[in-house]
Amino acid sequence: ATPAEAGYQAGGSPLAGEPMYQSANPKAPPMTQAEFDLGRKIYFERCAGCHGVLRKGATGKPLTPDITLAKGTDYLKVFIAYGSAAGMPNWLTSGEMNEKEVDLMARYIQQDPPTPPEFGMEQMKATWKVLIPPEQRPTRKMNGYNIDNIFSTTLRDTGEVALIDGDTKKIINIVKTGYAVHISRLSASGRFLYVIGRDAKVNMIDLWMEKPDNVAEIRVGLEARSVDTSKYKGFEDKLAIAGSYWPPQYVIMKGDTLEPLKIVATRGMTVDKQEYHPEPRVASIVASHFRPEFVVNVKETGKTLLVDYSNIDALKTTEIGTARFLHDGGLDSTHRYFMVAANQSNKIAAVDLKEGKLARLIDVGKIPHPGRGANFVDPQFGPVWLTGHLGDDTLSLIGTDPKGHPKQAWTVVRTLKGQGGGSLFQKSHPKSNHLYVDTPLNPDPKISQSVAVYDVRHLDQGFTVLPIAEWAGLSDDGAKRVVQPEYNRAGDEVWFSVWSAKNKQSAIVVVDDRTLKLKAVIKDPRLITPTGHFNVHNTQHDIY
Ligand code: DHE
Repeated sequence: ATPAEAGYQAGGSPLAGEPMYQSANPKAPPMTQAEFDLGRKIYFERCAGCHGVLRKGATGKPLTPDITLAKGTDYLKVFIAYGSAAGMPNWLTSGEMNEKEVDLMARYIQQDPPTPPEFGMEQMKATWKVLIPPEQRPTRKMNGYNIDNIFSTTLRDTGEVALIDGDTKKIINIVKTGYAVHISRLSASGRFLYVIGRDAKVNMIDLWMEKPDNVAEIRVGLEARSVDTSKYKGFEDKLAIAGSYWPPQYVIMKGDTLEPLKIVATRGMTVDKQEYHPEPRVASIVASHFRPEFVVNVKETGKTLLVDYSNIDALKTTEIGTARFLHDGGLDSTHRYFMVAANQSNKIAAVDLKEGKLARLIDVGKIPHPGRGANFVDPQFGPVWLTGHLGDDTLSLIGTDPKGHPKQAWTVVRTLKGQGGGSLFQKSHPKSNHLYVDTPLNPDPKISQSVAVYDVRHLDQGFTVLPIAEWAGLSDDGAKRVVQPEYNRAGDEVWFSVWSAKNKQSAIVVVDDRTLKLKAVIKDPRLITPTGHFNVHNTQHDIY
């Protein structure tokens, strides 16, 4: 059909030439159907992560038409173009949107949000592929790699992971995965690696193959962030789980093929006001070592679900009310407690996975963001777990030893000062005396391109700054961020990504943990936009 014909079919005036979007709200500014479709795509890729698919708000403010119509197109355009101190990106001045797109998005968010389709068993099965069935896979390790020390590095903007040999620092393979890959996790045996993309595509990689590669894949929704595998005795390598942002649900799959077995919706009531929320997204998931359970954190309702996978036909779930806006977290050093950040609530919830109950909700700094956090022994207060913050320059140390240090347990025993706000990941290791803190989202390039290191035996002595991006020796001086410390298997090296734009050179910088000196720089034209990296052994055993 010509544009005029299509416009006529769509109920618009054939004279207008372009089909118009039929808005349900007469007050919404006009848009053509093509503009609306583009707005929908841009919103999904750029905005939904913070504001939610239904625009109910989470990290970002709610953007429902009752709010946006009152602000009007001109006001919204300024906000989109220049951003805000509260964390809204400056889409125009950063070059990521042009004037036309800014105008289009300002009009788009005044329309009623279109509800994306659901994604049930039929849709999942249609995307499910077993590339190499279990019986055709190797029966023993077919390569000479020290699998324990392989790193799976997210190549964010190419939809791939780089498998890097931690011993030789050489790339083993670049494996195609989902769009804007997010995290990698390991099966209990350490043989299978599971990767999830923001497009909710899960890839399963067999590390025993001569050249490790995909053996199965599936899409579990339209948008997702988390994946993990069953770790309890007797269930090793048996099951996998993936949680999605849209639709709000999680799915339990067979560990060897990714065959979807059981889908559970997370829609329901919020923990505090007990109001219905239509889009409670699944944030972090971790497998319990104490029971056959997955710990599923539901963001907008503020609930931590302990999902008993021992009989998924009679699924038992313990629902623990924690706090709204659950995001990332990790286990304490004994693996008994899951420490999860309720980021916009400025709290950490300590969940007891042995007893199946909340140990305590702890007030911390502004917008805690631990990644998985860092465990070490404070010389004064005993075992602690630490989180950094996006919204301030502090680090909160929380006591995690109720038996040995009951007074300190589940309280902030110490607050350290870091380089600045904008920290995403902090890391330590049982074999190391150091604590590393990144600050990739700090506005000052000096801070976003370096990391702070503390000696955990002398926390009052402050930190040393390592100029990681400078050590990478990249030829151009484009924007770059240093992100996510990760130890090697031995706990004597720490890896960082120097994350540059897609068309610029990036690198991985390896630091000698004992001397805090540069040990190696990994550069390769295939290392495009590296972000997270996951050491097989440390990820498999939850060592951090
Ligand atoms: Fe992440 C973990 C969600 C942006 C790198 N990220 C997580 C987890 C969640 C999450 C729910 C916990 C998973 C788990 O443990 O099961 N991340 C989100 C978002 O919603 C957000 C804010 C926006 C978005 O649109 O996705 C977001 N994340 C980012 C990034 O921009 C980062 C820095 C770079 C990138 O690769 O996209 C990033 N997120 C990571 C990493 C982890 C992570 C590296 C895993 C940390 C670990 O040590 O396990």
